[in-house]
Amino acid sequence: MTVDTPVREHQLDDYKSDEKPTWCPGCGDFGVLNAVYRALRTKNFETHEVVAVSGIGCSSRIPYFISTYGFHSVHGRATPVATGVRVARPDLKTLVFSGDGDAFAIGVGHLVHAMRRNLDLTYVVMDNAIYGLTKGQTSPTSGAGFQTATTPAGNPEQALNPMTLAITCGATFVARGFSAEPAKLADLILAGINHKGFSFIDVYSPCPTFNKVNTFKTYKEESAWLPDSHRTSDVSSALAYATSDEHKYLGIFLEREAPTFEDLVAANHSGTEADRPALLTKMFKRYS
Ligand SMILES: Cc1ncc(C[n+]2csc(CCOP(=O)(O)OP(=O)(O)O)c2C)c(N)n1
Ligand code: SF4
Ligand SMILES: [Mg+2]
Repeated sequence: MTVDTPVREHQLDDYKSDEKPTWCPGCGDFGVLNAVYRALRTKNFETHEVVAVSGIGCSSRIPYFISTYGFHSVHGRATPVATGVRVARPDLKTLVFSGDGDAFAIGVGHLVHAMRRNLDLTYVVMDNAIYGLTKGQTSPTSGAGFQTATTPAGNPEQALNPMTLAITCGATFVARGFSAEPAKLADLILAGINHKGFSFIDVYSPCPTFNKVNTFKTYKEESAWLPDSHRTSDVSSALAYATSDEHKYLGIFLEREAPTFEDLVAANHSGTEADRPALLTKMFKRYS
């Protein structure tokens, strides 16, 4: 776009691709998609300014339904692909979409290190506490006792807490939303996009087909929005709400400033392009 091109006000439809979502009727992922459209429209992004990267799962189909750039990658590998995008195209706003299996089982190693590095991206987990695509197995966020084909006698493991994981691993923006409240979820995604650094948003996004325990009804009954008295700069308060037995809290738990990985790498490479060969020669000499 040249400086003379007038900025066009976009509509929600501008962010919808020609592909219609293939999720089951009533899937929570529709609410997440709706919230993403709203957040993109509020930012009035051009579609070529954004990339949606995902792993594998029902949730990870989401890039097909968004008219921005998209990359449907490999199970658990959305984070390394997104890291490559950040390196190659730092001008793009990078959104990552993952399921609870994709993010917290096979992909958790990558996720932990991306949070620790404070990569500048927005990571949305569409968390249904089950493996949806593979027809209903226990995931890391499934509760103890949860019965599936892989755990017929009940899940012997405790559920992983995505909020405490993100807060303690170094994510600088940590929030939780609910797909039944897409307007509020859009605000959270927008805040994540506006945040410089790793924005982590876990979203309760029920799978009515395979998960009869974590449903829209139970999440409605058990969740509550964080009170106004919570200060998002207060890590202790964030951890206390994240581990509350009283409610599953929704909202922004933590927001703090810290240098991003991209900024730190750029600072380490302060030489000019012309200096690069000399720098490389010096580096290779150290190892020869
Ligand atoms: C390397 C590899 N291992 C396993 C699978 C099988 N697989 C595909 S999706 C998936 C889990 C999906 O669950 P989740 O990430 O929670 O996404 P959902 O379908 O619930 O949205 C698994 C185990 C795979 N595709 N690739
Ligand atoms: S199986 Fe579950 S997660 Fe997958 S599309 Fe259907 S309702 Fe959604
Ligand atoms: Mg899942």
